[in-house]
Amino acid sequence: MYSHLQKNDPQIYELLKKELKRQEEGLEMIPSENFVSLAVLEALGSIATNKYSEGYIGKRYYGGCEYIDSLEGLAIDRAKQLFHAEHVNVQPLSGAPANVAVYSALMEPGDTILGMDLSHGGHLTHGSPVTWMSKIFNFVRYKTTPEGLIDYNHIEAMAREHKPKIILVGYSAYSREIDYARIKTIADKMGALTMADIAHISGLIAAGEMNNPVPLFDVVTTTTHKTLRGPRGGMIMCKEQYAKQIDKAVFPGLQGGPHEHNIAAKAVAFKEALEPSFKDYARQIKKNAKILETALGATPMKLMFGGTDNHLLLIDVMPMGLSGKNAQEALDKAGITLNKNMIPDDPRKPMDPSGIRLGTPALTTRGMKEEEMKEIGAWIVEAIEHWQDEATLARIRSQVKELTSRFPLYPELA
Ligand code: DSN
Repeated sequence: MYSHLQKNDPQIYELLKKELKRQEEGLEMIPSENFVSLAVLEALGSIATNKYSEGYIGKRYYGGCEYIDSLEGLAIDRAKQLFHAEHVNVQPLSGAPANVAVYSALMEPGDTILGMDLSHGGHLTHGSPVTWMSKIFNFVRYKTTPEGLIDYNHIEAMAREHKPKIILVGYSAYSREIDYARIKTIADKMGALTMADIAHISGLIAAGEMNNPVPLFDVVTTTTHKTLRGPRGGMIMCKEQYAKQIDKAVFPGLQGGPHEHNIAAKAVAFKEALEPSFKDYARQIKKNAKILETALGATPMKLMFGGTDNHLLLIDVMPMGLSGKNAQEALDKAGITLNKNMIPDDPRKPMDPSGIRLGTPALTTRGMKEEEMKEIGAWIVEAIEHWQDEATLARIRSQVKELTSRFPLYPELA
């Protein structure tokens, strides 16, 4: 692969080769990761990276943008079609800047946002005290119930108390469906704006496998690289009435020149997501997650939120006598990549929490189905049970290698 790179920069070439091997020979179960198509990779590595195009279609600050305008237009049109959006901005560099742009577009410093607590599945950019945004805006955070569900009455009570300008839903470690209509009703009563961050589940939504907030909510943000299976990037969708504010907040408010190679790759991914086969893919992601729910649910481990409606599971592994960090490290040795994660109101620390988070989007892209998930679920349980037994972990690693060899990732790059 990459013959020019091999000649000009052997160090980087060698590292990429090793990373490719790692991706090919392991089981990638971090729920926010995926494998893009070669077409997406080609667009991402294309000459569009050479072009400056600050501004928007037909209103750029640079000459020579005629093809870039068409390219960005295709990305926008395809995204509108996928999500039934009135207005789309494809320039956000990723999910965090997309969220920051929305806050700055719709609020004044000091205004209040009601969002989900980080340890209950929310995201850092939804008001975690470690973020700069939490110093600018007043974030108040709701939690899930002890049974692990979103309590809409509680959100309504909090909204009455705090009078937020925005009610924000959307999560990076929550595994259940969201009642967007209920949130919209609460927001309308309070005169609040509605915002959803669908970064994790946008591919499932695009495929019709989960509820779509876009036609209902004022603003929706997403990344493009998770279940949507595009390049690493962000996107904002909104009602036409907020289009100008949102666009101005992205550029010139927050960013400079858009990354048009990335926007080209987003367009390619959106075209792929419009194909009927993407619906099959999304359906299979959920089926695969259910198989893991059954396998892991049959152990003393605790499935947070009672299980999953989407692509991920958040699991308390402490009942097995180890921490999330121990589990992540043992599974790494077994060739299974996932991440340690806080559980709701976790008494432990973020670098050594009680839980792990895992998901099925990447393995499903490789073509793995129910049969493979049963095998993988059994390996995860075995690796966690025998987390200090190097021989068991090494044996599972060789079984993982054999399995992945039957599901080649990028044979053309080998
Ligand atoms: N870092 C992403 C995740 O893993 O969920 C969210 O931004």
